[in-house]
Amino acid sequence: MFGAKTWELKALLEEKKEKPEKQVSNKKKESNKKTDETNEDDKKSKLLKMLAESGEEQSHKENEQRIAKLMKSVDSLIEKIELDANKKAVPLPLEKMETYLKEQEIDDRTAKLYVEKVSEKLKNNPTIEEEHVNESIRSLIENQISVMGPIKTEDKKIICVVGPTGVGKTSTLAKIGWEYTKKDRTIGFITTDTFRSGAKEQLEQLAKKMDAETMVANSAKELKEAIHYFQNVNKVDHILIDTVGRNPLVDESVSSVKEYLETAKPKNEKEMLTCLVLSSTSKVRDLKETLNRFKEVKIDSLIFTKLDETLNIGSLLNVFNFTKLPLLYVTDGQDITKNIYAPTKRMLSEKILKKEAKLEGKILA
Ligand SMILES: Nc1nc2c(ncn2[C@@H]2O[C@H](COP(=O)(O)OP(=O)(O)OP(=O)(O)O)[C@@H](O)[C@H]2O)c(=O)[nH]1
Ligand SMILES: [Mg+2]
Repeated sequence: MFGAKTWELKALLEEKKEKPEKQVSNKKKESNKKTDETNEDDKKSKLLKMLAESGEEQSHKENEQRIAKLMKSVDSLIEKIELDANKKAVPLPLEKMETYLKEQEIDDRTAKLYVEKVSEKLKNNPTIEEEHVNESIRSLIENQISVMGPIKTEDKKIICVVGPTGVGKTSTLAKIGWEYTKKDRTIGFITTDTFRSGAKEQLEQLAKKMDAETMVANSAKELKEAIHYFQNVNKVDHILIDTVGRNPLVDESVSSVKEYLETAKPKNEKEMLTCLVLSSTSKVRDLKETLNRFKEVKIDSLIFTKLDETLNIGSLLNVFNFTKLPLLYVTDGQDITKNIYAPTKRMLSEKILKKEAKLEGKILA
């Protein structure tokens, strides 16, 4: 431990041991004794100095070792802090959420935006819990959705459904009719679908369950006559109009819907409700295109069908990026006596985040 100093020390001790006792006079002896004592003192102080130096050297080395050890710990701490900081940039629950939203077919930009907003909101939280993330995202989704709420039973005298082929227009209209009859309101159906074979029979069959009459209109003029019949002869409380499924990618098909709707319009426009029916199984691009094409038609609200047929109802949310129209109803099955709801925004946001979330909501207030 003493290193080179040990050798110096040894040499000093050896020197003392080896020095022979010479035959000298008393005087000389006396003077020699004094010289020896001085030498001895010198050696002692040298020794002490060396020992002191050795001690210093030792503690210096120890210090150096300690410092090296500390530096190592500091380095690993810095490494850990940096790692944590990186993790915090996209903490795990947020990362998971972004993946989930994308899986739900919520468009990538919206998913990213949501996650960034929540990350900013929760940035001062020491830990980012999954439930905080879920609740923050849910509330962002809720804010993006617009719902109409159940319609007042007496309010709408004429309800009309329009939309692409096969989305569930006829079934949904029958579901609405069922709810009216449950409230002892009288109804009459009109279909303008003379194009698809069996369309009239399909509606007649459904109407029969509600003891309701069905009229067929081949033209705008016939539609006017049918409405007149239900208002003045049959005197029903509500007229429910089904339209032929239109391919929204063909311009003129939407124009003809427009003509029918103009004809059906009552004096008090507020008494009529036109719903654009969309299927939640449709691709986002097609939903966007449909909304675009139906812009020329005066639509009041949206109905989303077939929520039971898809695992990703997040696409529904994308629609609210393209339109300000409120959502009236959602449907989740073929049974016309149920499977239709007027959900709250909260309910829908929960459903988008959790497939098993329950849907409910009276369709008539
Ligand atoms: N699973 C499920 N099926 C539905 C739902 N709504 C409607 N359907 C079914 O979808 C199919 C088409 O429904 P329709 O009501 O005839 O659709 P449409 O829009 O009137 O069709 P077109 O008149 O041909 O344009 C039928 O088999 C319905 O039973 C729903 O919410 N969930
Ligand atoms: Mg139909």
